[in-house]
Amino acid sequence: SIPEPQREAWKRAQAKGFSGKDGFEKELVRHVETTLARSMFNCDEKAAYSATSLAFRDQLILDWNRTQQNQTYRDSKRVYYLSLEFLMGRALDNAMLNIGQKDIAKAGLSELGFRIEDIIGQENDAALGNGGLGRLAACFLDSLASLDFHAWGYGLRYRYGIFKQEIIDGYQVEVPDYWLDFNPWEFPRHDVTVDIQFFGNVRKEAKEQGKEVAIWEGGEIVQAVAYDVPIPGYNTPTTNNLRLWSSKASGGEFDFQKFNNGDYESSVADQQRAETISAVLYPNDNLERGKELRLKQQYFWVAASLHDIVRRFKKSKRDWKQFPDQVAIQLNDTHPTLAIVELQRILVDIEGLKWEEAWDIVTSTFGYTNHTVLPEALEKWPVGLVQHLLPRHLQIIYDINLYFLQQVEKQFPDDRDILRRVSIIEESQPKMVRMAYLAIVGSHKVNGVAELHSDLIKTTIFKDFVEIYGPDKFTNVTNGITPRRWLHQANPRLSELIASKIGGNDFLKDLTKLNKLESLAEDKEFRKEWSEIKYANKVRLAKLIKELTGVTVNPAALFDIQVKRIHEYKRQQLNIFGVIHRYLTLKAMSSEERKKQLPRVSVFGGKAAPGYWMAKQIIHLINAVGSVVNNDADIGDLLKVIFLPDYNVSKAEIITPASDISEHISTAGTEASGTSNMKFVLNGGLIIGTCDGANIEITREIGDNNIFLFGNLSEDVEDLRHAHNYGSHTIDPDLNRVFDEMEKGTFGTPHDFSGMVAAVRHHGDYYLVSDDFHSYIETHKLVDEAYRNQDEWVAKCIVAVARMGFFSSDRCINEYAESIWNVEPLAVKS
Ligand code: GLS
Repeated sequence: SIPEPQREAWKRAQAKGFSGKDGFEKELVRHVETTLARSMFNCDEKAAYSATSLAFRDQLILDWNRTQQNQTYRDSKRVYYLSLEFLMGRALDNAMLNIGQKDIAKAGLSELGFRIEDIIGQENDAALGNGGLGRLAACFLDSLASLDFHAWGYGLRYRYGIFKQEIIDGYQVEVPDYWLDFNPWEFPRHDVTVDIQFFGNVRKEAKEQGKEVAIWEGGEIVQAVAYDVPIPGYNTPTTNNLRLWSSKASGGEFDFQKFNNGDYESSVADQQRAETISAVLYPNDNLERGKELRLKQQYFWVAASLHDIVRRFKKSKRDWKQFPDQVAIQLNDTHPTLAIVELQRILVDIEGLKWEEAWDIVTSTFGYTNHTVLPEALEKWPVGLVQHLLPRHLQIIYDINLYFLQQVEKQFPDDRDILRRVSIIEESQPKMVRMAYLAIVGSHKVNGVAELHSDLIKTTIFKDFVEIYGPDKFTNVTNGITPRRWLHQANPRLSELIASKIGGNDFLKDLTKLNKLESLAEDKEFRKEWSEIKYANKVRLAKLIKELTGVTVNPAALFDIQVKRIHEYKRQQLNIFGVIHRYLTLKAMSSEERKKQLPRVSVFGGKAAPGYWMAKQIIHLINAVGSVVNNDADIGDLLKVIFLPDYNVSKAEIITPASDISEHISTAGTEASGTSNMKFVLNGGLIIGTCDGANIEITREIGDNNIFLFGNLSEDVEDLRHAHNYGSHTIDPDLNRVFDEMEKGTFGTPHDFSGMVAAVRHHGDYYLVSDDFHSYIETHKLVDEAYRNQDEWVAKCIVAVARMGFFSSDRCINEYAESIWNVEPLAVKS
């Protein structure tokens, strides 16, 4: 650091950031003219976006520096959130709002000739995630900073995020996402690098007093380079850090020796192989495929992160015993589980601690969040692959397992089978490492993400572990969403209306304050303003629909929306079968009768994993139904079916505020929580849903007369499935009619969708589509009826919003802080 005598000069020269509109304009023009080397004669919207972002980034980084210095100085316990996915979306709007300068930017941009919406719209989404799991991580970062927690996120800087989805002839086509072509929100830290080792061998070396150490040598080294992304809190100077690692060949760009010898191709091969590690995000949600590159990504990222965390801890010269008092690491799903093994390796092999002492430190440091009970999503790695890639880690896993099984054996001396069931190594062909079990054994707390889900993991997939550790190790933290992005930013007019009625903006930091709205539900004038805002939001979505699909929809119709990853368990097929049923019903009516029907727009959106055939069929069917229904003159505005391509965070910000009803209709017991359910209700839309995930708690909070529930309960699912397979499975007659129509070729060539039909009719209907169909259709009739009475409908929406305070990610983060991390917030001192 700078010596004392020079610090005065340093302080005089310190950057101050801009203030006011004039200050902002000056900074913007400076960036256009110097950083971007442009002028008023060639400054397009992209350049104006870049310059605006750079001006705000400068602002953020001053707070970021202060926060980091403050946190280092105070040296209090930090939280590290390890997530392979951060679905951040756009940063500029969020930064402007969180630091409270959006009005200034709006006025300044307007004076300089730009509309702020156009400028915001220039930004690429940072789409480093698949769905709810990645977006949850992003909401958590917002809350951690807004609540003044000392916290860092660690992830991977994928060169390609989730693919862009195009719809061609009704089919999903995946296109690469070039999001990094200009990204002003990251700071490359070429000085912060870590060498990461792969492959090689392990040798034991004798030490004094008969001790042995393991030496891992050989193999290859890849370099991790840090990229830092500032995370601004709302209405606080706290600006935390998200550190993303990028992979690079160690030892320079490429092999000059080979290059000089004319071997051009192989001179860059090493570099390319190294860079592949952080090149692409795996596009699966709730599905694990054992690919070597994925395991490489996981180790690369956790090893770099742990190295960083340990380096920071060692600076404080504390005793290792204090590590868990300084460090809490949260594992977002099992993807970072190798961090447990890596920390044990660092402590034992490198720092020379005894096994037991190290293991105490490790288990006190980690917490593990489970996000799914779906068997196909539970991560397992072939022992042979781990052995090849990480030979020392496999030994450590075996030792962890040995000590764990010895303990279990002592506890249950008469139960041989339990050892087989809970072993971290599955004795299959080939043998597999069960990552969830490793995560449980290596953590002090395990949590699910909604009450039902947390109960389910305790009684199904982790039942034996509850017997072993007792129930206290297992807990629930129901998910939440940040009201800053999902209300204030996505729905500015509603946020403003609420603020004007309940005495200001405080609800954005304490969402329970929304309860003051409840008394306004019967206020006619208020309801009118509320409805006008909903209508304007629907007009905004109708415009987007027109732009993206060419279809004109009527904003006065009931907007029925299902946007999320496409998955059989989420049952978009149930929804589209219901839409076909509605279409057939309308077609069978006289034109007089039709005139009495309520017009509806059914909107779908979401990506299918590229290798998931059935999910892609579902997308195809939705589009096929759309092209028939939307062009049927008998139907007109009574029904429109829309598939919005390339659903992502920034589109969600437009879609969510425009819904009247949204669909959260997973087979009971399959959706761990869901978070878009919370976003839709918070934006004044009602939901139709099953008794699953967080729907249950939403119902408890908002009241069962403000939600449309249907379908079988999770406790009945197993019996129903059993009956399908071993008894007779009668298909709902209305659904049969839908299937007959599909088979006839009403929506394409006959038998185009025979796989989807067969899944229900002949292959056991695993997702209970037929069992729930009748109750689904009947419940939609109730929705139509309720919507006809707009006064009551709007009152329901207002009451529901008033009662949504619980679902803020701030509440959620406070629960983690208290019951898992044992940390307190500490505001930045000025
Ligand atoms: C998920 C679950 O499927 C969602 O229900 C949950 O809301 C989310 C965040 O906890 O995690 N698990 C997963 O693998 N992808 C998800 O979105």
